[in-house]
Amino acid sequence: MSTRAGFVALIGEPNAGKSTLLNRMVGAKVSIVTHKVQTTRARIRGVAMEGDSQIVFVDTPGLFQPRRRLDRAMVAAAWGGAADADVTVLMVEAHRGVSEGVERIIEGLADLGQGRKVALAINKIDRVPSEALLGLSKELNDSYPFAETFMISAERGHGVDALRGWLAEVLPEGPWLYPEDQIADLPMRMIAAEMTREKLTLRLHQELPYQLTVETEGWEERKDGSARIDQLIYVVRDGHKGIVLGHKGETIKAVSKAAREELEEFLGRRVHLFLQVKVRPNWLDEAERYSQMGLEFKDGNV
Ligand SMILES: Nc1nc2c(ncn2[C@@H]2O[C@H](COP(=O)(O)OP(=O)(O)OP(=O)(O)O)[C@@H](O)[C@H]2O)c(=O)[nH]1
Ligand SMILES: [Mg+2]
Repeated sequence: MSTRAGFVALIGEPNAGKSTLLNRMVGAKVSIVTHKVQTTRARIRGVAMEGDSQIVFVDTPGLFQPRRRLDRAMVAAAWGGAADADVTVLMVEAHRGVSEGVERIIEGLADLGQGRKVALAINKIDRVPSEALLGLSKELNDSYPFAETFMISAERGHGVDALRGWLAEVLPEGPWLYPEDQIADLPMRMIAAEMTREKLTLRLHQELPYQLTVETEGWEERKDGSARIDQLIYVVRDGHKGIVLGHKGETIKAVSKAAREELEEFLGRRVHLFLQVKVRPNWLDEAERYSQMGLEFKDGNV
């Protein structure tokens, strides 16, 4: 039997549906999803099996014009994902069409060099009439030599099997890269922190989700089979701490409950989750915070 295996990077503008697609391909929630832009911060790997092929999907942060240090680290991680991958899938939102952001990404793809296998996945086709899709596909294919085009709905699952089947065929021959039953390549401590960050992002508004980060500080296995997990939420201002805690601690309580329930489902056992909020005005400029997120910290002024 000849097996195939390789890395498939999912790239696109923020909110294109990359994490939604990764989770669907893997069949589990490995990467967090919100309706807000810039949810994913680092490269997250999820493993899917298709016949004799092992497809390692690499979810990446959305590509946009970076302004701040965290932006730059996220965008660098995303392009790094594409550069290292065997195949790249560019995801474009059907209802947004060819935005300036998409044009810039296509320029970036061209800069990565010829001979790369790049597929186009027009996502969220559930949001537009099907007549609109052909024109969009033509316009995009005129601007870049995509190896193949797929019309998909990552959320509902339309077209996803065709994409997976094609990927399984074009990956290079070679031994599998992960054990057959492994679905993610991310430390559990980080998955747990991401779950809490998702619940915070869903509940908080404007810039606040961007300006906080979550780290798992402690993980203790208990004799009764449950786990005690301690996490720190870093915010930049006193006022933010109050918002995260909420009136009489209501917000943090709701976040903690939602995150704990998801963790329990993921781990299949009981979890005691303890959250603490810390004001840390400079965390966005601290190298240690970036390495905790799996991002590269670049020296120099922002
Ligand atoms: N209608 C519709 N919504 C979708 C589809 N796929 C994803 N979404 C929604 O789009 C939003 C963004 O999805 P994500 O998967 O977080 O997008 P992303 O590309 O990972 O975003 P970043 O991590 O911020 O770059 C979420 O609200 C998803 O539920 C789809 O096929 N149809
Ligand atoms: Mg994402």
